[in-house]
Amino acid sequence: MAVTYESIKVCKQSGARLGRVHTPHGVIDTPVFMPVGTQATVKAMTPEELKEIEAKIILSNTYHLYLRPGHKLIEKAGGLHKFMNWDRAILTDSGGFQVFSLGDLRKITEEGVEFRSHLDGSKHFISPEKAIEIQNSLGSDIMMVFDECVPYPAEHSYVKNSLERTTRWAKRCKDAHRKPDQQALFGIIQGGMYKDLREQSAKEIIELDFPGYAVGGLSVGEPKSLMYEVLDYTTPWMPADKPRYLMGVGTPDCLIEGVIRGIDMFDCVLPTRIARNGTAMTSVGKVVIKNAQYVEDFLPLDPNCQCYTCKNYSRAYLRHLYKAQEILSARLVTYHNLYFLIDVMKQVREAIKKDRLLDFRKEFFQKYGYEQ
Ligand code: PRF
Ligand code: ZN
Repeated sequence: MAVTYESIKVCKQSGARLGRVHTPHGVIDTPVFMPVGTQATVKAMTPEELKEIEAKIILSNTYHLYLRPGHKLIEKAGGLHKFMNWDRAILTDSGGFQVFSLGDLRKITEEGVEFRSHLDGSKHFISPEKAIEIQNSLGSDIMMVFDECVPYPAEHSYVKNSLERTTRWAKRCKDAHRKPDQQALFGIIQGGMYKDLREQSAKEIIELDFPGYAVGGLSVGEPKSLMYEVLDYTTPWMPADKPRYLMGVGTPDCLIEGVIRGIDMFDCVLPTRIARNGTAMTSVGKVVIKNAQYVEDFLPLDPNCQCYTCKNYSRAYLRHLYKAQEILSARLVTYHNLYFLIDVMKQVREAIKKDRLLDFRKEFFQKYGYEQ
């Protein structure tokens, strides 16, 4: 099997899992946050910088790389790892989520999804088989099945039909997979915000026996409390001996709450995206660097952070770079944000080791400015 989960311990206070995910491109300590590199680059970061901040796995996107530069070109280059000079693990999302986000530009049938490119309007068709063919060409360590991420809110009947089709698509993905010994294919549990449908989806997807499972269809506009409720009943149905991945979730509070509910892996564009808008995630909450209050603030972005940005630059300088639209602004704030989230996960793993993750949550939220 290409990817396996090694359990190290379960936090006695919270039930959170400490483990290791073994992949063909290295071992990943979990719980883990995966930086997003949609276009075969984590925006503003070189692979060397990603290694400096101890990123062990990054995420990339089937949909974007299929449209440009094309998966056949990446295959010719020797696969995605070689193409982008990243020799650690890569997870690719299937394109399901991206295609379904296109709104009017797409049409769903049992066969797959027809859509128009957001780049040039050209017509394309992605089926479960095609999503696997593309990911096989990319050569990612972890591939995702082609699913439908249902919007919120949605009717029970719509969600039921959708999840049943997602199960049929998951089976077709598994049958189409050509390299199960080199690339792991993870299943995705859907079912919206309905307990009976989450249970049905979990049962059907787990029955297909994948080496790992994701919870999809969350963080789609529902209140956080509802997402936590869905996780509360969904993760107990997931096998304990396989990795569990919560898709598209990456605020510090949701990471900690997800880990407490038994999640091992997370990804989100948030830290990289808000960095380019001049917003930093810090141990005392968000710092919006363009704000006038930082004009003469010569403290680091986060006085508690040991990253390159915080060791060398002031808020006043970062604000100046942002106002002057200098590209170094995006580079330095992205570096900090990713360092910060990866470091939060390191602290989470330490807290699990010491059976004190609930205490850690309380301390973290007090500093970060969250109520409990
Ligand atoms: N499915 C896929 N990718 C995703 C999601 C999903 O449901 C989400 C949901 N937040 C993010 N990315 N394939
Ligand atoms: Zn920093």
